[in-house]
Amino acid sequence: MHRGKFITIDGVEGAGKSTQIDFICNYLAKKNINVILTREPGGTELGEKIRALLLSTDTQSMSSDTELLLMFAARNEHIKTKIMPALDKGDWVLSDRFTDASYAYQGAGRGLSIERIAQLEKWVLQDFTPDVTLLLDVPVALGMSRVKFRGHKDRIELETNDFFNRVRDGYIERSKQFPKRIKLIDASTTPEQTTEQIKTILQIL
Ligand code: Z5A
Repeated sequence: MHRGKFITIDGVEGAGKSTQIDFICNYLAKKNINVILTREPGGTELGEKIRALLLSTDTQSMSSDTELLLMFAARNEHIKTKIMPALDKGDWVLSDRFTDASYAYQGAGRGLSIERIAQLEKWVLQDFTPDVTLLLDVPVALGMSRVKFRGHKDRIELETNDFFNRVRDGYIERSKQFPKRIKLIDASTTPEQTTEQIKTILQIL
């Protein structure tokens, strides 16, 4: 049995992840590939409880270290109880966000040390990485304008534009560091044009 492929999709808010996830799931289904769609933070029963703690605006204050540790606690559960077993069975896994988000949000955004994040990554994932990461890139203002009609903002969405600009820069920096794995996609185009770029990448996976 061949091990499945692990695809992650990431980017700042409003980049169009959810829109493109629908396309990817349909594309893989047409190729008779069984794909498990999951997300971070979350993806497991316990992970979803951690997600609620992380994103609820009822969580009045949370130190950046706590935020990072909770992201990795959820990820540990996710990888061991859901992602690895699925890949071992030959299924493909598509995760809406993964570890690159911790480097971008908690590292570049919150200013936590990259070395510390790398230590947690090593502990939880050893040398496991996605086969490919689709990084949907849009200017922050454009992403925000796409989601401005949404009524409720979660705890992280309430952050400033400066924070999200640092997050975007953090993602771009990651893509330069890992150009083979992280595919930087111009998502400021129409959904159809973004889909075409993703299709080209999936064809050679
Ligand atoms: N987080 C973290 O800090 N550290 C970590 O380690 C991890 C996560 C794993 C939850 O993420 C939060 O957790 C997130 C990062 C943090 N916080 N923030 N901010 P999430 O993924 O659940 O939530 P999100 O980032 O807020 O996702 P989103 O806003 O739903 O973004 P999206 O999925 O990319 O957007 P979309 O729903 O596909 O599109 C938004 C709208 O734009 C929609 O109306 C579309 O129809 C429209 N759209 C989409 N594409 C286009 C194009 N190309 N043109 C025009 N309009 C478009």
